[in-house]
Amino acid sequence: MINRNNLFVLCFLYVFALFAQAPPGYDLWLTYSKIVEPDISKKYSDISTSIAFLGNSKTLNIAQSELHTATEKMLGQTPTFFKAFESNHSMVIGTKNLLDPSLNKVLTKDLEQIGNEGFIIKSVLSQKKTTLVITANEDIGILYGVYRLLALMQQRKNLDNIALVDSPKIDIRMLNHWDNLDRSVERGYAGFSLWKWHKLPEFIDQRYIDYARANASIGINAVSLTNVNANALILTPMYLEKVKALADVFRPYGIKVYLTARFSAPIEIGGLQTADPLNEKVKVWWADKTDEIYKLIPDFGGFLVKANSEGQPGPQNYERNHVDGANMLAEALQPHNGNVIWRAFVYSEHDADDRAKQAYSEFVPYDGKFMDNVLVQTKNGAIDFQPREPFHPMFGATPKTPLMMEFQITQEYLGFSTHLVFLPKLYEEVLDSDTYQEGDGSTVAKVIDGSLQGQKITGMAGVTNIGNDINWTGHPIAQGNWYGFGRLAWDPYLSSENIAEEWLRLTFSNDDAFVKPMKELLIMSREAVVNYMNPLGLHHIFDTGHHYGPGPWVSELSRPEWNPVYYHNADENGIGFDRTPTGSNATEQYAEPLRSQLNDPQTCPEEYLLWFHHLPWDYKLKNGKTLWNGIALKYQEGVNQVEKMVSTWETMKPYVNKAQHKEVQMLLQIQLKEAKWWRDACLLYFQTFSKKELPEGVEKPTQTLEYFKSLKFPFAPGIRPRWN
Ligand code: GCV
Repeated sequence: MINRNNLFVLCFLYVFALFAQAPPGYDLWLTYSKIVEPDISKKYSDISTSIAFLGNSKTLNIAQSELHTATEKMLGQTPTFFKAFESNHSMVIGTKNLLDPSLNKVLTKDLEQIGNEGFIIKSVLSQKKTTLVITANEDIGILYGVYRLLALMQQRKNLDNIALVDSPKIDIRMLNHWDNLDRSVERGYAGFSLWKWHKLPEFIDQRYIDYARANASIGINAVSLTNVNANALILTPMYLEKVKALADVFRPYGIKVYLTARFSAPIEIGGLQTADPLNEKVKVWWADKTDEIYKLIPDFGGFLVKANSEGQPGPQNYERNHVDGANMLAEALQPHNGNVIWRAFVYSEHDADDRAKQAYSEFVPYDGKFMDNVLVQTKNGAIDFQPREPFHPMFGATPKTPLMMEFQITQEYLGFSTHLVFLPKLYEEVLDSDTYQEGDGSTVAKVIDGSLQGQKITGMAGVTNIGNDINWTGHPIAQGNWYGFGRLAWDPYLSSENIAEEWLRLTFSNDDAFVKPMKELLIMSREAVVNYMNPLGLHHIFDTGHHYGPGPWVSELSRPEWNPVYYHNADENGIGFDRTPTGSNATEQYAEPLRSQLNDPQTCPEEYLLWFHHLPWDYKLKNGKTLWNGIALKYQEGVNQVEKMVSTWETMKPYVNKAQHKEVQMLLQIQLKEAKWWRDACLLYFQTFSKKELPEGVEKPTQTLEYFKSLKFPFAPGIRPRWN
């Protein structure tokens, strides 16, 4: 009977349950919402009611508890776990050495293919009974397998005759945090850094665990904790204790920790007079420092280094080169199986050559000279994470050196965490590009996964968009970029459409009336941002420093290649950067037949036209329009696409949590305002050169060019702090 007292208790429990739930967005794609379709729910319940979960380890315990939580939430049923397999169990989970010999035999061939991190999910007929088996060679494979099974269930996939054998195609699947020790994040738009250095090592924030869980669920197995514009303090004993605490949290989730190594650390924290990589004392200092780290963190991943780039110190300060610097660190790491990830993002104010050519010119001659445990991390394009760039010409051009892909997940040049842009579409475009370095079909994906040129170690890094915002990424939809990066790092051949669909189903709703239009919206969102910011191959016309909003007029910065005018070259004759043999000849860095294709404006893909060519305003585009009209119409198309996104989102109310729907709705309104700002500011500015009217269909600007030029944003987020 309900009396006043237990009514109070019931109310309390109800309110507690409400608040015990994570706030909307916090659960990312691990929502495990209830499966309401009775037939599907019944099938899944039958499979997961009695589970033989073999073995014991921290990693396996995580897998088991994930399965427990997820099935409870999705099916409203608590599975019973057993530590030994009997024929009445509906599911068996265990590494190969723990499986029943008869099962093991059936799966041997598959097990041989999947390496240390792969898994098998297979419906196996054994002793006249079907059992769902999840197996792997190592515990981490079991964890990945469990996450995949749960993702399939969330998407209501048919598991009846499942035979899934999967393993990652890339070894190091890594997030790069550009997080500073004061918890500011360079190019971070989702709050402060997750790492509470001040409270570590004693205080383990629940967020560290939830972060590791999210990463493991998509196969991310490495994180670099600190900004590449590095602070040497991270290598001091006080900070290393804190790093160890994080590494201990991440280890059972299969995640290795890397640190950024400031090249001048031997001077700054080691008391040496020099950081010359060939100096014996410097070598010993790094070797000792590395030993010290491995004593604390036996599975430490290694160092990520930005050297002689944008003011960071490096071997060139001592008349040495990148090989000298990287190999010196590689020697220190080699005894511990650690890696050096050396960044190729270099360009110099002392080099008058086109910035787009400099990394290739510097690094390609070093091919074959790096030690085996060095990977050269190369941004997807030769300039800097623009809304669209042709692939970096280094891909495929260093057959003896593993190139690690660097994508940016944080949206430095894509509207910060305000604009909805689904980045897997961008990543896919790069990965699918044919480098022709080893003949037709030499795609960037094949370079990165080592299958084209036989690299022994491979990697893909994403500069994260993660901060301490409740929803992790600032924009609710930007979670899909973290998710999509992880999926592509696991398998660079996945299609962005499939990733979009998966993520939408996992995160929001399985209803096709939601998934179909939203998938279209996500896929279109990338082209929209290109159109309203940088159409037809325009690039780097962002306002200075913070890169928020348009600044094509900026021309007075100390280094020529920091000025937008350097990139668009607009004048009365036309617009664009001539990178053909009549200009900087950057096209020579691409293999044939691509080089010739790019050299000719008639065969150069129009999306890269002004990247490679300076063309007159009345140049005729493929659609018969003049270049000026074409540019103007593209800007307008971008705005129209955002308008379409706004109206599609309006119809999504029934499928999305109210608070999140409102958030995205408000953000889309800002995006629309800013898309118009980009269109009007750029067209008014370029019009001063073209001296032509806006074509029909393009809305008239409501402000003057002077107004747009006068806008200043001294506190735009994500700017590099003064100390580094
Ligand atoms: C971490 C660009 C960004 C910088 C970043 C740099 C890099 O220049 O604007 O903030 O520095 O790339 O990738 O090293």
